[in-house]
Amino acid sequence: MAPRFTSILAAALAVRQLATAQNPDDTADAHPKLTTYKCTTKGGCVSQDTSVVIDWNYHWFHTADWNSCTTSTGGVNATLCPDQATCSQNCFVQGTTNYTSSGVSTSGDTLTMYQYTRNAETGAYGNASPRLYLLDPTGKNYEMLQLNGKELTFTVDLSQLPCGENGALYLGEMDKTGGRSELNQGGASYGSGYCDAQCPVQNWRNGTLNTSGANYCCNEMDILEANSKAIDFTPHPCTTTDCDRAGCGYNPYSQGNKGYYGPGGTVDTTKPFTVVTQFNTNDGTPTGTLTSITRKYLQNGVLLPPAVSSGDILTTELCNALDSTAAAFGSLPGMGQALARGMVLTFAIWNDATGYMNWLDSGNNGPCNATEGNPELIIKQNPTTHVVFSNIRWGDIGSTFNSGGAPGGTTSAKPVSSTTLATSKTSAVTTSKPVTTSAGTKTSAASSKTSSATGPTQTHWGQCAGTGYTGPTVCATPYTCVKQNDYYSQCL
Ligand SMILES: *[C@@H]1O[C@H](CO)[C@@H](O)[C@H](O)[C@H]1NC(C)=O
Ligand SMILES: *[C@@H]1O[C@H](CO)[C@@H](O)[C@H](O)[C@H]1NC(C)=O
Ligand SMILES: *[C@@H]1O[C@H](CO)[C@@H](O)[C@H](O)[C@H]1NC(C)=O
Ligand SMILES: *[C@@H]1O[C@H](CO)[C@@H](O)[C@H](O)[C@H]1NC(C)=O
Ligand SMILES: CC(=O)N[C@H]1CO[C@H](CO)[C@@H](O)[C@@H]1O
Repeated sequence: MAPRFTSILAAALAVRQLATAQNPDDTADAHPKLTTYKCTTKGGCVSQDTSVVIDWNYHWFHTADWNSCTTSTGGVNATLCPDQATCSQNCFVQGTTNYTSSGVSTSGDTLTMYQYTRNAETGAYGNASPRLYLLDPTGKNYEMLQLNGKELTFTVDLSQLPCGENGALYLGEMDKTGGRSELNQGGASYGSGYCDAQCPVQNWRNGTLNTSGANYCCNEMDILEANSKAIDFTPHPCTTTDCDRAGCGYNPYSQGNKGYYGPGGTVDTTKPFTVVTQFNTNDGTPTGTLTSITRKYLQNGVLLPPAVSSGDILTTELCNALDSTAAAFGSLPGMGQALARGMVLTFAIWNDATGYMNWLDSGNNGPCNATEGNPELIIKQNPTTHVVFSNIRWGDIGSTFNSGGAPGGTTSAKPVSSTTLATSKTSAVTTSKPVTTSAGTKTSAASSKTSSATGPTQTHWGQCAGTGYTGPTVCATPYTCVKQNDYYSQCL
């Protein structure tokens, strides 16, 4: 699932009103800076100066004399935009200069996103529901993440998201340039080119006017769709004409472990936690076939036990069992091909006025009742609901986190701990978190034990083998070393 177009339209209208109330100018988009980290087993983690851009539909489209090119109902003015070329001549996209008014702020490697923003004059809250994309260090194009055979790790604070909210971090196979062309010269730097596995029909397609009414389908990998009560990850592969819209979602609650995730759970959502997602291939290489996706959680620097005793591992077989249409769209191998080509990292916070997000957190999926996710209740009871993402890293399997017992991160100690120490000071919400979870930071008793003991043994959940791994290979009694892939084996 992905944010529905209706909520985006409402948000676009809200933003447009704000934009028209400012002194309009053809200003460049502000692109809030968001540091991210690329990691390798050998070289450790290196920070990069990336930034985010808000989706195209949240920008203001106007004529040279500052009349709106969109209508009061969210459509495009047909007089100004009878066809793509005329529209491109008549209308301009304005850069977003004040991201705070769109519910977005960043600091160092931390991104905060609000569902609602407060109007300073009236005091009323209005829907913001921002959706953002990660830009590469040039700021012109999207950063393309190639995660087949790799892993992605980030820390998230979902404590302020009630039932019905969705703090989302996902990948979509959008065009790297956002469809930049003669008619769309801004492209990715103005957030154009959105597509996902729900195949949305939008006013703009790849940044040019959608005159045909065609939709735009793209492979989508939902890494996190969650609030404080429920969590899900879902591959949505596509064929050339359609996508696996339902997807084979993996949710610890529907897997039978109802106390695993939530306030006071094994993953205690009253505090930030770290989410690791590993895309394992048949031969352990980025060109191999995607055969499983492993989920791990860390909190307070410690790798937590999985929700299911055999590990939170979504295999192709499990995917096909959870979702009868997965195989027809390529299932995990198809998803892996998109992950190998490269996908755009997307952040969103949204809610759902029609289904109240029941598919995520109600019935078999979580403890919320069928009606409490109604946005009308959320805006009354939790108007400041927000999500905080931080410390986003990706790279070789095992290189982006320290499992609290594995000394595998020794080579990455320098770049990681210094940068995260510096940035963690700027964030009140995640203060000590990035430091304790960063690879190679030796703050836990467990890690010093494993590296100094003679005839070292690895602790429960720790790494015990894998290409490039140099730590203890014997597991403490009664655990045994279980191979996950060529790059990672774990004491289970
Ligand atoms: C479309 O734009 C024209 C020219 O600015 C304006 O006169 C007209 O009222 C607009 N139509 C709508 C439906 O907004
Ligand atoms: C940005 O918007 C926020 C809230 O809408 C406002 O408080 C702030 O003054 C604005 N910043 C600038 C630089 O205009
Ligand atoms: C989007 O734009 C890119 C770059 O021009 C192009 O390769 C791609 O086919 C376009 N996709 C659609 C659906 O228009
Ligand atoms: C759903 O949960 C809310 C909040 O706990 C509660 O106020 C409401 O009565 C519940 N509704 C039903 C139908 O159980
Ligand atoms: C601006 C524009 O032409 N939008 C169209 C996109 O496609 C839908 C579905 O056919 C139309 O309703 C819109 O008018």
